[in-house]
This record gives sequence, C-alpha cells and structure tokens, in this order.
Amino acid sequence: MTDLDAQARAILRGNDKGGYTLPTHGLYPYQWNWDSVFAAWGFATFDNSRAWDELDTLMASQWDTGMVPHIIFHQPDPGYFPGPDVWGTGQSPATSGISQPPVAATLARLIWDMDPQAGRDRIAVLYPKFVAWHRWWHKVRCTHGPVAIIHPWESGRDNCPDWDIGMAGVDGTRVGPYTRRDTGHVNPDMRPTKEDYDRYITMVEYGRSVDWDQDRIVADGPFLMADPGITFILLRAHDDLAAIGRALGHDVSEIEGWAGALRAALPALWNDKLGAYDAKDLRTDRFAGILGSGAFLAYLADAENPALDTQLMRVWNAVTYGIPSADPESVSFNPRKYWRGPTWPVVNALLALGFKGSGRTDLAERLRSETETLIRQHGFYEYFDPLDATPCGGADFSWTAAIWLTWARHHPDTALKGAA
Ligand code: 9WN
Repeated sequence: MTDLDAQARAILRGNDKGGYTLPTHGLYPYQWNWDSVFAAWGFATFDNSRAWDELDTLMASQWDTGMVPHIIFHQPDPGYFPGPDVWGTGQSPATSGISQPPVAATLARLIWDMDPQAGRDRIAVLYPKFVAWHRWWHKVRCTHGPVAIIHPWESGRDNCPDWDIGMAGVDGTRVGPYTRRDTGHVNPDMRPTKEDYDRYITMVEYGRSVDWDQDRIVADGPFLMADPGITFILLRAHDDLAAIGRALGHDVSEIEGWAGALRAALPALWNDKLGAYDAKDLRTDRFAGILGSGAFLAYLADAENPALDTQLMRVWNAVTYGIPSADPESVSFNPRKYWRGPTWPVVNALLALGFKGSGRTDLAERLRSETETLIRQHGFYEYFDPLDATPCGGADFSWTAAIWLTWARHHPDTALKGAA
C-alpha cells in the first residue's frame, strides 16, 4: 500500500459517521446520494462489509414512492444551507425532496463482483429497493421520454451551462431572505452565483409549497429539463440492475421494459445542430445548445456514435487534465467555476467505465492516467481546473478518495474486476 492509498483510506474513515459517509467535512455535512454510493465503492476495496452498510443506510431513507432523496440530514448541522427546515419534506430522518444520479445499481454490481460470496445476501436485500427506485424514475421522471429533472441539483452537475436556459425561466426575485453557507467554506468565485442560488431556493420553496407532490412539480413546477447525464446513467443502471436480478433468479422483464423505453427515447436528446446529445427545456421544448460531460456519459450506456467521438476528442484535446464538465470552446466555459468547466474525478471514472465497456481501452487508460496525475500532484480535492490542474472546492473529498482506490491509482496487477 502506498502513502496515497493510506491517505485515501484515512479520508473515507475520517468522513465516516457510522453507516454513512460525508462528502467532506464543513462544506457538505450530511449524506449525499451519489457521493455515498461512490464512497461504498471505495470502502469495498478494503472493507467489503462497510461498503454494503453504506448502501443499506442510503436505501433506508427511500420514500414510500420509491424515490431515494439526494440528501439525508441525519444530524442537524448549521454549516449547510438549505437545511431540513427549508426542504420541509416531513421525512424521518429528514431528507431533501429531489433525487440524484442513480449510480447505485451499477456500482453495487461492481462491489458484488469484488466479493461475490459475501455480497450475495447483502445485494439480495437491496435489490427490491433498487427496483422500486428505478420504477420511480421510469414512472415519475420519464413521462417525457428521457429523464426529466425538477431542480439542477438533481442532475449532480448543479450549475453546468446545460441548465441556463431552464434557469432563465425561474423567477428568483421573490425568494425569502436566507444566508448561504457554502461560500464560507470555499472560494466564492468557484461557487454558483447569488442569482443562481435565488433560483435554486425558489425551486425548493415551490416543492415545499406543494408538499413535494412530484407529479405536480413535473406538471407545473418552475423548472423541468431533460438531462442527458441522468438518462445515460439510468440506462446503464437499468442494465446492471437486470443483470443483478437475473443472477439472483428474478424475472427482470419489467426492468428490461424500462431500459427499452429509455433507449427508444434517446433520439429526442440528439441535437443535430450541436452534433451531440443535448439537454432540453421541457417547458419550451428548446435545446440548451450546450455540449457538456452529461452528453459524454453516452459511452456508459452504449449510446455513443462517430459524431460524438469527434466532439469528445475536440473537447478533451482542448485541455490537459481529464474531461471538462463544459465545452472549453464555448462562451460559458470557466475552468474553475463549479460545473462550468472543471474536471471531476468521479465523472471521469464513470466515463472510463463507459470507454472500457465499448472497447476503447486506450481512452480509458488516458483518462485514468490524467486523473491519477491530478490526485498525485494535489491530493483528494472535489474537482480540478482541467487546464492547469489547480485543485478546487473541498479538500479530503470522499468520492475522490474512493475513485483513487477503485480506479485512478496505477496498480495493474491488483486492478479491480469490472473497474476501468
Ligand atoms: C447540492 C456533494 C454534492 C454533490 C453534487 C455537487 C454538490 C450540492 C451543493 O455537492 O451539490 O446538492 O450544495 O453544491 O454538485 O454533485 O453530490 O458532494
């Protein structure tokens, strides 16, 4: 074990609150949905049982509707805004009222692969919960074909330029007074603007005003956009969930049906003018006209094509480290501002899984090596400037540590099964 391996383990242990893992202390003091799943993948490299505990804790907060919330507020913490009172979902423990990218089935399958015997009973318990969550995505969020999100935070790629067109339709001027906490933890220049935040909170206030009635929010809420990122993540996850179900001896025809319907909806996300998959404002039926990392997640779902290959190489070759979250040649590109340009190790890991799955092992290796360089040079930061490697956001980040242990470190002889 190298020093960095030991540091990565120590970060996961240090952020472990007993059954769930914080993304990082200070900035994010609760359990976040997709962060937690990545943390589980990291734990699986040295404590398989703890990995399953993480997934159990996450799924224990599943709503009766099947939705798995994006934040679980296990213990009060004044360091984060908007906290449980602002969301007002009435859940116990308190949760937010939106979901986050469903990477759970995909990574649970990898974790199971890492110790099939120990994992069988654990995944058998989780399986029906994953099925209920996927059914929720299908019934509640896929009514327009591709996956629709009701808040940019649902995408996990909070303030990427994809959402600008939908955000412009949200009136944030009547939001009640509030105090942000994020800008007290990290450089405010790297975080979303005040205008963005006014709109984010307006959307939360709307959700609370309709008691988080998801059908009503989809029908009438202030923001509804089709997200290529979650669409591809869910499509891949449907396939992984079906594979898990088959291995456990279940009938998976319902899951196969969801996957078939979602795949059939992909052409609706293809913007010919852009030459790529694109986000779409479902209130106006207009494309965002923005190329971002969500489109490249197509590789994860076996939905790439030669035009996308060309775009990928153009965007990737315009930077030095990792795949940027937004197109470096677009006017909205900003290499250090949250999801408007920086590279995220965790997204790189998903993209590399996709490259590997489609036989592009050279691309998977290039991405791994660039991500490894970032972490070796600067440590386990939340994200990085793809032009000069400047570390950004929170330090000692759980998902970056997890990605190091599972994928980014160069350990060919101990490479994990299934990992890129
Ligand atoms: C809002 C925890 C989360 C990640 C998201 C990332 C950021 C929250 C925020 O942090 O979002 O959910 O307050 O900015 O965008 O992907 O899960 O790491």
